[in-house]
Amino acid sequence: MRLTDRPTWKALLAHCREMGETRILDLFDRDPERPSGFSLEACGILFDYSKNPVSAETRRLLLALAEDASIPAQVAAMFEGKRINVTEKRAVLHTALRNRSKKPITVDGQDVMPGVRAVLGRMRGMAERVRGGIAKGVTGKAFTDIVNIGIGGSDLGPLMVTTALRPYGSPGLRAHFVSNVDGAHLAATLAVVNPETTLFIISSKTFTTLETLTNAKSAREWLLTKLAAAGPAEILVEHHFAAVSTNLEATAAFGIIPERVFGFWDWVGGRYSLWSAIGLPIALTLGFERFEELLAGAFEMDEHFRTTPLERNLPAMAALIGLWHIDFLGHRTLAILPYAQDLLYLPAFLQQLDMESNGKRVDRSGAAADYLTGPVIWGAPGTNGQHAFFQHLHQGTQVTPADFIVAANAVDTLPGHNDMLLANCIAQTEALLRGKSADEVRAELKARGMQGEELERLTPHRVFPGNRPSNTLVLQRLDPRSLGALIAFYEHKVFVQGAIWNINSFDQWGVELGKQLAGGVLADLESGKPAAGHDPSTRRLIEYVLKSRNDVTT
Ligand code: G6Q
Repeated sequence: MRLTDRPTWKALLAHCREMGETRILDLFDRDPERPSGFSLEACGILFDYSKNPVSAETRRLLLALAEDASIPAQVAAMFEGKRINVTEKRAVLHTALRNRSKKPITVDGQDVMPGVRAVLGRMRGMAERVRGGIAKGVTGKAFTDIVNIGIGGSDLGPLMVTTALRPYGSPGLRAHFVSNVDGAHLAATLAVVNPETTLFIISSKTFTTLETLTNAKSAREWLLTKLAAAGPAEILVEHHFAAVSTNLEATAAFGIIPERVFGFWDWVGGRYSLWSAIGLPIALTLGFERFEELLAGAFEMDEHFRTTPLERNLPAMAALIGLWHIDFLGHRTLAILPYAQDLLYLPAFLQQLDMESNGKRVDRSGAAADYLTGPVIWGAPGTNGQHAFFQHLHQGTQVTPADFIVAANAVDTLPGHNDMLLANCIAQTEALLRGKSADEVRAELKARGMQGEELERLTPHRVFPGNRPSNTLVLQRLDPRSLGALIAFYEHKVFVQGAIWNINSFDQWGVELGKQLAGGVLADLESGKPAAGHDPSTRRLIEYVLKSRNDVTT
C-alpha cells in the first residue's frame, strides 16, 4: 500500500487539521511535565524536542506510523548486513566500522569484522609512525603537515571532525583539506606547507573522481618539482603519498606503495565513511586513541538506536519530529545551528548526509513519491547567524524548524565566553517559541516615551509571531566521544526518515550524473568547440567562456 494511503498516514493528516492553530506555548500550559516528557537523554546527549508543535497524541500517531513502516525490522536489517541499498545491491554497514563488541557482522555469511580490525590496526600503525616521527619525508624530516585530497564523502567527514576536535589536535601536525578542483584551493594550501615535511593522503573510494585525481596529480607534480634533488620520482611518491581507496589498481598506477594504501569496502557509503580509513587524517592529527573514542561514541549511539523502543529512541524521535514538520506542516527546510565555532563544518556535513541520502523522488519500487522527502539542510554557527539570517527565522513568512546544538562545558575557552554562548543559544530557542506580541511591543515603546501614530506605525514591524519550532541538543562537552554519538544520531535519524518514506537512502545517482557530464563539457573546453547535442543555453555558455577566458597560471 502506498505510504499516503495507509491509515496511519491518514490519521496524521486528520490530526494535523485538528491541531489547527494550536500554539506550542498552549501545549506547555496544558502539560506542566512537558519539558521532561518531551525530551530524551542518551549517550551524553540531551535531545529536547518540547519546543515543537507536537502533542502526546501527535507523538502517538507518529510512533504508529513508524511501527507501520516496520522501523525496528528495517533497523535490524541494516545492522545485520542485509543488502538494503537495493539499487546498488549493497549492504550498508558503516556501523560495523565502529562495532566495539566481539559480535561478528556478516554479509552473505562472511564476517566483515576481521577486515575492519585489520585496517584499523594499520591505521593505528601509520598514526603512531607519523606522530612519533618514525615515518619521515624523503629528506629525513618528520611530517608537520597532512594534506588530504578528496571531495564529498572523502572530504567533509574528516574535515568536520578534525575541525570540531581542534583542542585535541597536535600543534606539530596540521591537517589541510583540498577538495575543490579550482586550482586556487590546492595552490593556497601548497603555499603554506613545506614539501619536505608534507604527507599527502589521496582519499577516493573509486579513485576515478575528476576533482580528486586532478588535485592529486598537481600535488604530485609540485612535490616532484620541489624535491627533484632528493631522489627519483617513485621514491618521492613512496615517502610523501598515501591513499585511501577501494581501487588498488589505480592507486598503484599513481605510484603509491601498497603499504601506504588503506582499503575499505563497497558497503561503506562515501558520506558514511569517516569511520573507515577515510578517517585517517583524524587518526593522524588527533591520535589513534582519540579516533577510537570517536568510534566508541558512535557505537554507543548505535546500541541505543538498535535496542531502545522508538518512543525513547533519540534518532527515531528526531526523525519523526522532522517528518511531521516536512510532510504534515509543510516546513521544507531544517536549519542546523551549532553554538560552537569548532562545529563550523557540521551544517555542510549534515547537508551532504541528509540531502544526498534522502533527496530522492522515487520510492524503493521506483514509483514517484507523492509526499515530500528529505528537507533542505542549511545553517551556520551561532552566534554569527543571529546577526544575519536569524531575521528570517524570527520574522520571515516561512517557518524554519531548527536544531540548536550546544555543549554545557567548554573544552577550550576564555573567561566568560561559554556562558555567553550558552545564553545566546538558549535565549534564541525561547525567543523563537514565545515571540513578542503587539501588546508587549506597545508597552516597550511606551516605556521609551513613544506614543500615538509613531507607536502604531512601528508596532507591526517589531512584532515576533513566535511559535517557531526548534530542537535543542545539549552535549556535556564537545569531545571525541560525544561527537561520535552526535554524528551517529544524525545518521540514524536520516535512516529512519528514509525508511518511513520507503526510499533508498544509500545511493546517489544525482551525484553520479555530475561526474559524467563534466567530462563532456571539459572535452569541449579543451578542443575549443562545443560538441553537438547541447541545449542552446549550455552551448552559448561554452562559447562565451571559450571567447572570454584568459587563464593565468602562477
Ligand atoms: C558520498 C558520495 C560522494 C563521494 C564523492 C567522492 O556518499 O558518494 O560525495 O564521496 O563523490 O567520491 P570518491 O571517494 O570515489 O572520490
